Parts: sequence; C-alpha cells; structure tokens
Amino acid sequence: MFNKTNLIVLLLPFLILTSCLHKQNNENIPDRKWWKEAVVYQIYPRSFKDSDGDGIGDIKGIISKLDYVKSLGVDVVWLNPIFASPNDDNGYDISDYRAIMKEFGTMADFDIMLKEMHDRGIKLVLDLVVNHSSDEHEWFKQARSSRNNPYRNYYHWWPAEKGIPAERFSYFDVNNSAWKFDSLTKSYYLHYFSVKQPDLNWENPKLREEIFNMMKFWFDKGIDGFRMDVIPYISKDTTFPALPAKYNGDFLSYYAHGPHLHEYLQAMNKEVLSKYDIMTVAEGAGVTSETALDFIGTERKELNMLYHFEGMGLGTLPGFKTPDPKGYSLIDFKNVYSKWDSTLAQKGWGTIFLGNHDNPRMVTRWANDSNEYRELSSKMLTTFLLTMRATPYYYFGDELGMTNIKFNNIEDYRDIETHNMYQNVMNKRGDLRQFIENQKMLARDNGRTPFQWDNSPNAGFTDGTPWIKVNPNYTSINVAAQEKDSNSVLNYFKKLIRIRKKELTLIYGKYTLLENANPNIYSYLRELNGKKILILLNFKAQMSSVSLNNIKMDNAKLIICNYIKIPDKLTVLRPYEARIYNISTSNN
Ligand code: TEU
Repeated sequence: MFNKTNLIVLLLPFLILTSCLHKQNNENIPDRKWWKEAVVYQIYPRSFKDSDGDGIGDIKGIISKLDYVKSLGVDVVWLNPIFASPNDDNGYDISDYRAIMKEFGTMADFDIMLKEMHDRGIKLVLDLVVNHSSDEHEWFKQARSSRNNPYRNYYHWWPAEKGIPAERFSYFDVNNSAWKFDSLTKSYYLHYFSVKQPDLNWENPKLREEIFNMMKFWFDKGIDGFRMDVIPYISKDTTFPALPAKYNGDFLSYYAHGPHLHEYLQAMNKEVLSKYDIMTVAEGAGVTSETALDFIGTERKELNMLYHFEGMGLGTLPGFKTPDPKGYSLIDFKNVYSKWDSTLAQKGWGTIFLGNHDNPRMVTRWANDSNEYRELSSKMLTTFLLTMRATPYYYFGDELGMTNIKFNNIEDYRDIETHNMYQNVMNKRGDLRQFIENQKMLARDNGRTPFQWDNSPNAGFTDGTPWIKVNPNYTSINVAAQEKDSNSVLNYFKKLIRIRKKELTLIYGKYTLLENANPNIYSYLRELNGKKILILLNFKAQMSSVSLNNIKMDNAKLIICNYIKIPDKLTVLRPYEARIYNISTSNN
C-alpha cells in the first residue's frame, strides 16, 4: 500500500540533492540581501496608463496594469514622484509631501495600489525629493512672506544689502543662475533647478526633523524604500563663498561635497532607515567611483545603493546635451562599467541602468533603433543589464524596445529643461536648429512618451488627449503585439529575468572583463562557486570577431541567444548578437 512514509523515502535522494545544490549555490555568498537580488522596474506614472481620460497617467491606471507588471518577473517598482505638485518639473517640485498629486488620484488610491502590489509580491519604492521643494509648498509661502517668519530658514536666502551672491549654477534656469531675487523681502533665494524649486536648508535641524518625520509617515504606510533625488546636493556651505578654485568651474562636483552631507545621511539612517526593512538608492549626481563608498559602504550606515552618471556622459561633447556625431566608444563604455564593478566588488553594491526619465530611450542612445536592428539590439542591451553584478534599474518601455520620438518642433516638448535651454540659446542668438537636432537624441522627453499598450488610438494609454504625443510607431511596437510573439523583445526580457533569478552566479558572481581592447564586442565572465558563465555582446551592426583563446569552451552550453538561428561560429558574432554560455567545467 502506498503511504506517506515510502513517498518520503522515494523522494529523499532528490531532496538531499536539491538541498546540496541550493547550499552549493548559497554557500560563500556573504551578505545576501533582497534588494541585491531584485530587478527594479521604473515607472514614470505620468505616462504609464490613464484611467480617467484626462490624458495623464494615474494610480488607478497603474493598478489596472499590475498583472502586466507581475508578468514581467520584476521584484520592485520605483515610481517617479506621485506627491502634490504644480508640475513645473513633472512632480520633482513637491508642494505637499504627504498628499497625492491630484492628477494621479487620492491617498485611498495609493493605499489600494500598495496593497495590490504587495499581494503580487511586488515591492514599492517612492521618489524622495528633498534637496528642494516647490515654491508652492506652504513652507516656502511662509518663508518668503517675511525675514522673521519661523519657516524662513527652511530655505537658503541672501539679503540684497549684502550685494550680489556668489555665482551658483542652475540646471533649469534660463540663464543657468541659481539665485532668484524676491522683492517682498529684498533677498535672493537659492534654486539649483528651476525658480519654482527652491533648495531646502538642511543645515536647519527643524527642516531635517520635518523630512525624517515625513519619511517615517511613508515607511509606516508600508513602502519598501526610497530613490533619493540628487541627495548628494543637500548640504551647503551657507556662507556661499565663490566656487573654490580646485573645482575649476565644476559646480556639480562642488554641490556633491557639502560640509555636513554624510552627517545628515548618517542621522537619516540612525533615526529612520535603520528602523525598517527597506532599500535606499541615491541618485548620485556629482559622485565619482572615488567617493561612492562614502555613501554605500556597509560600515558607513548611510544608504544601500547609488547610481552614477559616468556612463551617461559617453558620446557627448562639451556644452548642453550635445551628442558626439561619432557616437561613443565601446572601449570607454566597458572601462566605465568595469571600473564601477571593481569599485563596489568588495564593499557596497552596484546598480546598472541605461535609461530612465532623465535620459533618451536606451535602444536609440546606446544601440540601433532602425527597423532592421531595433529588436536585436534592444535584446542585446537587456542582456548587458541583466548579467552584471549590480541591481538592474530597468526603465518602463525598454522591455518593448520603445524608441526616441525625436520631436521636430519645440512646441511638442513638455520638459522645462528643454524649453528653458531653448530660450537660453535663443537669448544668445545661438543655433536653434542644431539645438532641436541635439534634443532628438538626448532630450528627456524622448523617454517620457506614453507607454505603448496596443495599436488602438494613443497606444491604449488614454481615451483623452495625451499630455505628450505618443510615438507614432506604437502601431507596431506595443505590448499586445509582443505578448503574442515568442521572439519579441518583451518575451526575451521575461526569459532573461527568469534566467537571472535562477542563476545566482549572474547576481553575485565575480565579474571579469575579457578582451577590453575589442572595439565591437563586450565580453565578460561571471563566476561563483565553480560555476562559470560567459557573456558575449556585439554592440555593432556588423559581424565581429571575439577572441576566446584563454577560455575553455569544451563544455560550453548556450543558455540564451537573441537570434532565432543558433550561432554556428563560436568566435564570430552577428550584428548586435548577444549570447550567454555556461562554460563551467564540473557538472555545475
Ligand atoms: O535629476 C538631477 C540630475 O542630476 C540630472 O539628471 C538633471 O536633472 C538633468 O536630468 C540632466 O539633464 C533629478 C531628477 O531625476 C530629475 O528628473 C529632476 O528634474 C531633477 O533631479 C530635479 O529634481
């Protein structure tokens, strides 16, 4: 008679084997963390899904698409700011940190979304924007009303009787000037970004307390972390000296080296972050590989992760968002990402991204958005992002291979950065035609066009008029078409996520760059506990050779390739070909 006992006896060897394998995979992996093993999917709420026909994405729209998000296999959603805002900078100008932006819905909607995400095993990271607030925040309204107002020192003021304040650079000011004269109290206030984004004074302990309490409010609601907007900028030398000569005009680097920055981040960790099982990632503006560990070294007790911009500058020329007509050097690209891997190999933990709401679509920027190569090269870039020793921050729409919209007219742009820099060029009688050409490659709005759900009007994003034009290629590039196609960019993304999740070697394994002088192919190894995985990526639109001389390929087993026809030449890759091999010698 078949009973439970002999079932266990039957299964025992299998159970022992899997537990050994699991142990084998688990052993020698120090400091495992859920946020190291997660894939983060960034959603720009304004452009994801509109539920009420006002042409603006909203929280109910996100809720309606959570099964899609779940189907991707991602673990964490990072939402760009959803808080009350006049939207001078699309939510990065917050007028109430504890209220939901009215276009996005209500706090009740938020609570439902958070529960629906958690019910699906998806964590939620919000965007903490505390270097500055909106000028419509109550704090600033009070502060600007009089020099004696209790909120005055929540911001940075320079009384006009002291003369003109020392130059400070502003990203979005038409004249790139970060001081704005306010006649009511005859003072200047500081704004590193737009005039409607006054910088908060972190040197004021009352302000720090307000921010820490606000963070607790959101953590107590159950969110799983924060992405911290330009957090390296929050500390300022409030004597506002002239830019020290050692910075040689580099304001962004100076901004990221304020006198009390790490004191404030350690206080944030001690008073807030350390009390929750959450993740934090700094937007590392102005941070280099030399200073990254000051923020994320485990012993620092500050933040968990940080993303850098060093890669984003490749292939550009000096000046505002000027692409290099020659493109970028893959050798430089490989050196940047290899340097950051080695910087964080022993301490801290890496992040990897090729696109976000501040950048163009990755397939246009880093690969090839032509009809011939868009799909292949999207898959190739995705292979890079999902096989590096770092938490991938994957931008919504890149799983479809969405491309830059390349607006021809300034009127089509919505981004304050584009409009104010256009005005800046106009004021200087500069070349506006060239400016528009440059924006076709590098404008932030290229990554902010509505998500392409299907080939119905407005790509199924809205029944209304979209706040920004939908890319006309939505008729062929959309979820509905790709879910049905087993060889689509979307299904490749899902497959690769499953491979990464199953293969801890791709998460924690040692990274070794191969053949760094190869101008076309990025090849590297990932190794962990005897498992050896080889990744080969052809970044060019031509057949390219790779040298595998020092690599034992005897036991090579192809795990995945972005071409349907499997490769027949081991050391020659087809245009934009991506391959992952298991080349372990033992039966790993
Ligand atoms: O970006 C800050 C930043 O350092 C740059 O990315 C800069 O904003 C610009 O995008 C360069 O072209 C953060 C947010 O990601 C961005 O969306 C906001 O506009 C900005 O801060 C102000 O909050």
